[in-house]
Amino acid sequence: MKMTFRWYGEKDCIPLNYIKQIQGMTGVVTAVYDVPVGEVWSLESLKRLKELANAADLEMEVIESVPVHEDIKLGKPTRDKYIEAYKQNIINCGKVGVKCICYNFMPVFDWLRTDLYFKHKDGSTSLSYCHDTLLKLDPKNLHLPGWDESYSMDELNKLLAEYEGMTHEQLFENLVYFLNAIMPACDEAGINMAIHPDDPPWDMFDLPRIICREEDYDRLFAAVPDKHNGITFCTGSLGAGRFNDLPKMAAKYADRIYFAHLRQLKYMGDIDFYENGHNTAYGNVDIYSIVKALVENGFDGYVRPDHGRNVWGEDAKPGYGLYDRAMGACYLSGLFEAVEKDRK
Ligand code: DNO
Repeated sequence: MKMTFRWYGEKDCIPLNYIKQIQGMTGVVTAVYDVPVGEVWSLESLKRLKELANAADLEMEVIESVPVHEDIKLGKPTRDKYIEAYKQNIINCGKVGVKCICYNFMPVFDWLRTDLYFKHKDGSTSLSYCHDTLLKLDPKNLHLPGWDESYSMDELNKLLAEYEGMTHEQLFENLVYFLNAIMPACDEAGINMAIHPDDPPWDMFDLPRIICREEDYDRLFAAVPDKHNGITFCTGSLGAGRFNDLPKMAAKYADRIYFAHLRQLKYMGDIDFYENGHNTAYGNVDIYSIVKALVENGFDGYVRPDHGRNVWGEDAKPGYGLYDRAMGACYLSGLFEAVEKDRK
């Protein structure tokens, strides 16, 4: 296992040497943020990120994310052009020593929450999700906390119209088409793809979501058995679905899990939840059993703490402050050490 930490590049307010000061930290997970989706990242910008990381004695072996252009998800004729650019990104990442690329295949929106400052009794805050609040929102005039509004309302409406009538099967076929097209580039670059689950794991605003539960992974690997086709096992995203048995899934797919986002959440009802500190005792995700299942089944990928709370008065990007993620990393390293030693 290699412990890593998400770093939002030079604009991140958390300095790299602070990340390095977290014991057990081997590397950063980052991306090129100033290039529009669908374009090729220059080798120079990748090299620059790597040099910065390496100068702080950190590796840069994981990229999160190389975003997938909507035309690819929509299966439009223009997709081949964007797939070519994606392949070039894979090759360029390979040239700077990247081993794993995290991406998602969620139409239009990435993760969705309704509150970024859910208040805990102890004064800390975290992200939360309330289904009723979300249902009351109009996707055509959307202002969501945390969702980077990279589209104008006009663009968003056009995009939503293009998705009208799209079925889960069509979206899945488009994913398979994409994966089959990029597998040779992954082979050449020595890179594993790690699809991030849909967050939360159910359809949103009538848009289909297809990476939500165990059967979805069975279907994915049956369709694209290539070993470069793998998973980002995000315990928060999958864990929001009460239907998911996470330790079972961790055990079952351990050899396909190239990257694990280990984080905690607590149910507030059937669907609603808030996020919490990483420890098993503080939520519904059994982090201990998941780590145990991973280790016992030969998991050998990257791990990162995820979505911490804002604690100790830190005013950081919600979910991505230093302190609680640092505590999470230490907790996780401790769990891995204990489980690994028990095994021997
Ligand atoms: C949220 C993240 C996601 C993730 C992407 C991967 O905090 O886990 O935004 O980076 O879905 O493509």
